[in-house]
Amino acid sequence: LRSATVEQSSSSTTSNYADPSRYLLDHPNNNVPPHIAALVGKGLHLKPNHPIGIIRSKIQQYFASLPHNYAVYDAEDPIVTTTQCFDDLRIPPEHPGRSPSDTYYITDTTLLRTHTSAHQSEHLRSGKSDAFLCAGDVYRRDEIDSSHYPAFHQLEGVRLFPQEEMVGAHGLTGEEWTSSPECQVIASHLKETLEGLMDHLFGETEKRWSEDYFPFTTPSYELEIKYEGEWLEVLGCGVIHEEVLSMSDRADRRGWAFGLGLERLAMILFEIPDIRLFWTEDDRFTSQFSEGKITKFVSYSKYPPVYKDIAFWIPETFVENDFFELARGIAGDIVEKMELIDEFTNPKKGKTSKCYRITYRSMDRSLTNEEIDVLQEELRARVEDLGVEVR
Ligand code: FA5
Ligand code: MG
Repeated sequence: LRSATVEQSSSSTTSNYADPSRYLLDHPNNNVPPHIAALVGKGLHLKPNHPIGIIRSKIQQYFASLPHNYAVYDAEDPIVTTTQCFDDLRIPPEHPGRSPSDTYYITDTTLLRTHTSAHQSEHLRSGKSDAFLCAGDVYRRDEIDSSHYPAFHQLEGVRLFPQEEMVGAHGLTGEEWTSSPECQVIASHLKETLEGLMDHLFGETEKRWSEDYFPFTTPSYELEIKYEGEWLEVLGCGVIHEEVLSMSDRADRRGWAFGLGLERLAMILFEIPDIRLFWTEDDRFTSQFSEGKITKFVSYSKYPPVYKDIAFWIPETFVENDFFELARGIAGDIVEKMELIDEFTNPKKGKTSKCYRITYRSMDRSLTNEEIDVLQEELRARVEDLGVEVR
C-alpha cells in the first residue's frame, strides 16, 4: 500500500525498487537470477550509518564546499534503457559490456544499469543544472573475489562550462578540440577537483593518473591510489565527448565527467577486507559504523574456509560468468572466491579443460564438509546445462 502512494511523489525514496518482481520478468532476454533481484533496492548508499552511505555523504560534502553548486541525485530507478546506458554514451552495439554475458537484462531494451553514467544524458538534456552528482547501485556479471561483487555502488559527477569560457574552441570537434587550450583547461580542472576529493577523503595519499578509454569521454583517465603497497583503481573520468553533449542538445557547452567506485574507497577508508561484508545484516558489522565517522573495521572471527575443485571440458561457447553465477545461485554468499587453477588443451581432441577452485566460507558460522559436498554435487550436476563435460 505504501509503495503505491508514496513513491511517485518523492524522489528520495527507493523502496519500490526493492520489489523483486520488477526484475524477474518472464521475458526471453531476462537473465536476472533471483539472488540478484533480491539485492536491488537495498539503498546502502542512502543509509546514514552504513560505510557506503557515510562515504557518499563525505563526497557530497566535499562538492558542497566548492564554489560551484552541484545538484544531487541519488534515488533514480536502477532499471534503465539500452539507449540511456549505452547509445547516448556512444557505446557501440558490439561492445562487450553490452553483451548478456556481462550485463543483467530485464527485457531486450531494459537492464539493470551497469554504471551511473546511464543517467548523464537525461540530466544534461534537462538543462536544469550545469553541475551534478548522481549516486546509485550498479550491476555487472563479473568474476568473484574479495573486491568484486555483481552489485556495487558508483558516484558520478558532471561539470559543464558556459559558452563564454569556451569561445576559442567554439564549434571545434575531434583532434582540433582535444588539442585546444580550452580542452586542456577542462582536463586540468577535472584532475584538480578529483585530487582535492582524494585529499578530503584520505588526507595526503599517493595517487597516480593514467590514460584510459571510454567512448563518452576524450581524453580519458583513470586514477589509482596506493593501498597496502598496491595500486588500486578508484575512478574513471574524462572530458565529455562533444557528440554526447550534442546528442543531449548541449552542444553549446563543454565539460568533464567522472565515475567512482564507492566500495573501493570504503574498503580503503574503513579497512573492510571483503566486499561481501557491505551486504551483511549481521550486527557485528552494522553496529560498528555511525553517521559522519570514518572508523576502522574490527574483524570478527573469520570462520575457516572449505575448498572444492571442479574440472570440466568446455564447449567453444563457454561463458565463464555463467559458471560463476550458477555457483552463486546455488550456494549464495558463502562462495567467497572462484579461481581458475589449471587449464590445458588436449591436442588430439582439440578440447580444453578448465579446473576451478571454489573457496566456500561463511561470514557468520562454521561450514561442515558435508553441507558443502551437497552444494558441490548440485553444482556438478547443473554445470552440465552450460554444455560442459565434468571430468
Ligand atoms: C565506468 O563505469 C565509467 N562509467 C566511469 C566514467 C564516468 C568514465 C564518467 C568517464 C566519465 P569503470 O568500469 O572503470 O568505468 O568503473 C568505474 C569505477 O567503478 C572503477 O574505477 C572502480 O572503482 C569501480 N568498479 C568497477 N568495477 C567494479 C567491481 N566489479 N567491483 C567494485 N568496484 C568496481
Ligand atoms: Mg576502469
